[in-house]
Amino acid sequence: MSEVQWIYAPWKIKHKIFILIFLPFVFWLSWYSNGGNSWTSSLPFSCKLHYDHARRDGSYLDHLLEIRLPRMNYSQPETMNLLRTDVAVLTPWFAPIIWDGTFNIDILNHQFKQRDVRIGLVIFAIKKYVVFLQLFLETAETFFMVGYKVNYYILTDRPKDVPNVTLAEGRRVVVLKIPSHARWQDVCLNRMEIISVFTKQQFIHEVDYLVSADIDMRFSDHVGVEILSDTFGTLHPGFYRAKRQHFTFERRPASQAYIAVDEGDFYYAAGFYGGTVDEVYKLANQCHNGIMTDKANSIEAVWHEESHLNKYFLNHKPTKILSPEYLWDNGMGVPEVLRKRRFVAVPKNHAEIRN
Ligand code: UD2
Repeated sequence: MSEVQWIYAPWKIKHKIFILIFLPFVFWLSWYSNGGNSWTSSLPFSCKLHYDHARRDGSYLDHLLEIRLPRMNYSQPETMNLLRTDVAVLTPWFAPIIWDGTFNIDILNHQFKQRDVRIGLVIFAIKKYVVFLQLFLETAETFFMVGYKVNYYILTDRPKDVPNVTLAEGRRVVVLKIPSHARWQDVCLNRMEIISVFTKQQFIHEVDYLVSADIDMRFSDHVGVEILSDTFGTLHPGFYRAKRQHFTFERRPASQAYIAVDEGDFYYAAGFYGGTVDEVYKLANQCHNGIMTDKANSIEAVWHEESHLNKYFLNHKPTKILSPEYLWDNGMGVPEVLRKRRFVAVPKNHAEIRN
């Protein structure tokens, strides 16, 4: 009997068995439950069972890694006082309507940072609209999702005209060349098809949320994770006070975008909407199908893809609604309820820029 065996016998044999068999098993379990690529797992074993299926695509677990954040200090949320008394902040389907004063961005950042979300901002710059890119990107760097990973997906027929803008860490410009269309209406209508195709091919692998925005705009105040939800739509600045019968929905029953005068919740602007990648894919695909059916029936909805978006949101209620702070036109003045103008239209000569 060797000296070593003596030293470890008899109870130390159990100890040895524990070290040789049980500990490697614990390490293996930890490694395996973390997707097999890191030792930093903080997931309990039960998580493994829940996410076993999804883990086959290892990237899923990246969102679940624990990020240690400092303790937070903020005033207690109110139960007996309203956050805003001058505007509605909730729809009848329990979607919040986001106005200044309704959210605490520190709390939201604290939550979203733990998920390490990646956001894709989809913008079209076809033909002369490339002139809007510089201001759009520069102001987005100052105000849009600051501190988060952002991919600017620029869909353009003129890749050479995409300006070089200095970006913060974790943010990048992705230029995607697409064909142009002679009619500006076709550029707008086509956005749905292109978003759906690129979402399936590329965006789904790179980001968690997609935001689609008009390019003839500039950011002028904070736009952050308070907008993120399964789907979000923005109240059009021209109609946020209007009665539904005055909304410029498509009113011809022959169109797939048709909405009757006694239907409709809000009039949503196509200039700013989004959601999770999956939900935006569904939205874009369904709107595109409606547009194609209309085309086959020789009808074009009155406000192009905006009409189809409104039809989609009638049947699939957005889970968050953005107030017109998130899409404003200074030509409409500044009403008292509008404490902030976060994303505003850049004045343009329609006839000149579209031709
Ligand atoms: C409204 C909508 C817009 C769209 C359009 C359809 C808002 C704020 N805007 O905007 O989303 O529904 O009506 O009728 O609700 N574009 C080009 N090149 C072109 C033409 C258009 O890149 O030659 C792109 C560009 O990203 C632009 C977007 O399409 O921002 C919408 O076109 P628009 O801004 O000219 O349309 P507008 O202002 O009537």
